[in-house]
Amino acid sequence: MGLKVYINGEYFEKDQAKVSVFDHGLLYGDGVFEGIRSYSRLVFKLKEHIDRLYESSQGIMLTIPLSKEEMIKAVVATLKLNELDNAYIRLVVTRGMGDLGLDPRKCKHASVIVITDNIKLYPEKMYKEGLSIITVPTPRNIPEALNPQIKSLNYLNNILAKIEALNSGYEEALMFTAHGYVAECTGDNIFIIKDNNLITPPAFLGILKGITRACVMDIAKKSGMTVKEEVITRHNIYTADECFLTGTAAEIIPVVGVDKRIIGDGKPGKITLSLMKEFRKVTKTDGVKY
Ligand code: PXG
Repeated sequence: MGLKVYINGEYFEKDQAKVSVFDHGLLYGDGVFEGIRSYSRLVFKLKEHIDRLYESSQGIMLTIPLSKEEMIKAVVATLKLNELDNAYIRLVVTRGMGDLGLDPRKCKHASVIVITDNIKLYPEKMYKEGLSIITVPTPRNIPEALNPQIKSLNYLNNILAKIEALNSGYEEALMFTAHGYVAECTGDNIFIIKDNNLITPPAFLGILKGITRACVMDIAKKSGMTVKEEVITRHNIYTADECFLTGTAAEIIPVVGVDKRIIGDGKPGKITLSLMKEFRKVTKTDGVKY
């Protein structure tokens, strides 16, 4: 039996899980999403992800036809049905079917999709040796136009940045704000460590307020570190003691090079390694059981 996908209260086989070509999620990227993980049958930070999904949808005036409790039940039921122990969970809510115009009033029923799949882990080498990334010309969306705090189905801004990195032979891109401050990577937040301070850009600059980001800041604070949300420049990155990325899929990935400049001593930093260890402990014990 193959994986089943939840669409509007029904389950479909993976190859039968389809939406209409008139869905505004497809026609206009009019919708929102979340990426969540489960570890040994514990859904990590489920409440935080659900809250962010509802905030994203509120940001685009899209009413989700389920309560938060019902959404949590749908996630848990889909995971149980698919008997997944370690899963990647993708929630998608689209404006639904409409006509070919933009008018969202034509879309009478939002579509709610819950995909649960086996998690594809990043290569172990990346965590052991660290990642080299490149800064790219495409700036992050300006928050006044489309706030990056809305996790919308419009990811072209990040995809363009990703293409620029790939074209240069790198797997990940570091994006700046339109004013030239460090923003985030295409699917991950960025942190630096300087003189024992943990520093990450503030959300108001125009980045996604990552749930892994919040968790890492929390772990660092509890361990007695000074944690700052501060504007970071290119220079701050180049001269950082340590650097790492955070995201649901990536967890914590050490960054050892940016634009062919070596960060720290070119190996994953000590503090980064200890945060990685603590983070993995939290993922093993925290979460919603299913
Ligand atoms: N910034 C952006 C732009 C993101 O899309 C993060 C930061 C990290 O946030 P969390 O809450 O996950 O710590 C994201 C999340 C993937 C994938 O498969 C990841 C995301 C989105 C889509 C796919 O790696 N990102």
